[in-house]
Amino acid sequence: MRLFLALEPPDDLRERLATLADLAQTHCGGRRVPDASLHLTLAFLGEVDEARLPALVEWVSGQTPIGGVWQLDRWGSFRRPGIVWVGGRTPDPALGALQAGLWDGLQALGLGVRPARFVPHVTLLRRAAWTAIESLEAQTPVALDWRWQRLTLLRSYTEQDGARYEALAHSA
Ligand code: 2AM
Repeated sequence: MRLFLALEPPDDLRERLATLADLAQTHCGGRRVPDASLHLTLAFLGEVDEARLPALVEWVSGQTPIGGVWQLDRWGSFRRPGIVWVGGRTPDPALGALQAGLWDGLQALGLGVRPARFVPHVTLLRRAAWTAIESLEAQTPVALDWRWQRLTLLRSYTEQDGARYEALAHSA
């Protein structure tokens, strides 16, 4: 099963992210991430044997993140897959500490491959014309606060029209 750990936006923020995704699509085209799937990935685990799931669920359920406020203030893109995202201009120490602590735990469990760097972002579009974000940046600055606390363990299913996610566990 393909698993990842993420923060899911509260409903009001989800709506605002969805509005930005609509706007981005008018500039960049591509495939828009459905509202229900908008998230911030903290740790992508890839394929995990189903037998490991109970221990992972127990570990996630036992996490107690202190929480924080992440300021989203920029548009961004990843050239290769044509991803358009929103994120922060400066590294957020609380998010960085959360991600690092999670990877310490995941490595102790022998799960996943720790990435060399962490670029927190919320993907809005895939297979998009990412160079068009320059016009977005000029026209619509991003200014959102994400009050986060609870982690979610999600399973990703690949379907014909894209990925679908299912929550398997939550932290405190
Ligand atoms: P994304 O936010 O940039 O799209 C579920 O697939 C989540 O894990 C997605 O949010 C995606 O990041 C991330 N993801 C998918 N494949 C990945 C990979 N090979 N390495 C790192 N992260 C990945």
